[in-house]
Amino acid sequence: PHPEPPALTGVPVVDISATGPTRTPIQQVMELMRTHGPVLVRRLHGRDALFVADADLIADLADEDRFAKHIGPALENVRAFAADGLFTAYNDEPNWAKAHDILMPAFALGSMRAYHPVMLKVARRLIEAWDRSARAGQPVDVPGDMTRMTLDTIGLAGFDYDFGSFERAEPHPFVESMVRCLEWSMTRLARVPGGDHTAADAAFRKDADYLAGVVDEVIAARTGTDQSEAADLLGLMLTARHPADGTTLDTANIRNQVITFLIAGHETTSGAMSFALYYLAKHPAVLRLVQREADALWGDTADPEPSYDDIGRLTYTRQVLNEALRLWPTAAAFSREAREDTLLGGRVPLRAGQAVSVLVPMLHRQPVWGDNPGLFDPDRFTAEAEAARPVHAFKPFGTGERACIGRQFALHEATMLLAMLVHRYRLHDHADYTLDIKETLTLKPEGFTLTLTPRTDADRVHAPLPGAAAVTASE
Ligand code: FDE
Repeated sequence: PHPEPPALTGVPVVDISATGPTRTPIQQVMELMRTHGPVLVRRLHGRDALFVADADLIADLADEDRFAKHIGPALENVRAFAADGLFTAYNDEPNWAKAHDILMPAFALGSMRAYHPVMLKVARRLIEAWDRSARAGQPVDVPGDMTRMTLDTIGLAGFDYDFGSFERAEPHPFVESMVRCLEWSMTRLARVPGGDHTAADAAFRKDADYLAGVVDEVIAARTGTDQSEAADLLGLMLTARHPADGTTLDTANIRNQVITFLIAGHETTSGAMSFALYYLAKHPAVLRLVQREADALWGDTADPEPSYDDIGRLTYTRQVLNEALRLWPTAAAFSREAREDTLLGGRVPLRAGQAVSVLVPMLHRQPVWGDNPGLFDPDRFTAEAEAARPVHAFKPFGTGERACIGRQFALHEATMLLAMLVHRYRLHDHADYTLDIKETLTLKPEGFTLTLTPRTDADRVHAPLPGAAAVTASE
């Protein structure tokens, strides 16, 4: 007996119960939208989920007076190990506003100055590892190494904890547990009613307990010692008092925030850098332009010392990253709910509390992006092009007050690393890689490897940068 579907006049209902959501549920809904259009109901074993990618509807969903973040089934599952951390907290859970107010200043653009040295240090670990591979003529595992780099960065910048990922052949056990927890969250969505999942649930519990244990050790090592000099997020969480009521975050909540930052801060950012490198490897003309930008800053210096201010000057590199995030936003879906009964976009009736999932990769392929939205073209992100586009057409970081707090952090880290890599290496798509996107709640290019050769002075562009606007990928 199926519950009545919502009365959504004119919205196609697509039943996927025969196949289930597959191992790539995001790409599955993308395909459904290619057939049925950018607004549809996906039905699975009688449960309905409304997905939208239409630019006008998403602009409407950005109206914070009428809509708010929705904690859907996927995030409910993540709550099993991140609880009331920022990402998974309910809007009205007091710890959300409290942690948000305390942590916001730590993520403002100016704070990146404090994280810059750590980001640079970890970027150099990656470069050392890639130099070794280049000398040995061995391919590098791009998503694997990007994940090592983002994990070490958030570990050190956030909690002064060194995962030492480049000294390990296999991922740190913490990461393996975390990835399994995320996989459990995703596969749990596909469960057929009535199945027995005790073994999977017990394995999940074990992983979740291990995560909590590691984090509790990190916290314990820091409590009781003077944190007034600690410049990281954990130091801030242990000491900062809320401006309104003067209280600090409680220990259980701090644990949830640490787990949250480790989850949110590393897979998403590493995926974004991996996709950017994928597109650079496939688009030599764009690669040359990024190299030219890095060369203009760092010239023939073999080991440049990128300054904090340099990163703001890497505007074309940043465009490349944005364009990679347009085609493959690594946090590919987020959910909103209606605060009151309403008509979404004046046409789709929604009840109070009813969820709508935004399918970001398809929003990023809507007609506002022109006739050829599948084409990689960083010129879509020149200042002029951005100014000419509706503001809500690009949503890789979500929307409103629950939008990504780590955005500047991720962009600073990724822009610096990309520029350093293209300055140092020629990238070779030795395996003629075909994009194969793995989903573990986030997206990443599975099995993507490159071979590298060092660039020499002769490879470098010894010309000043022309005005960025004059540089186009089609040149
Ligand atoms: C958040 C976020 C979001 C939203 C979601 C929803 O709405 O649900 C999104 C979409 C995102 N995020 C995205 C992204 C991308 C990238 C690359 C990133 N992201 C990165 C990062 C880093 C870090 C550290 C982070 N990130 C973090 C975070 C957090 C904490 C959050 C939650 C917020 C609130 O408050 O809610 C987010 N992120 Fe991100």
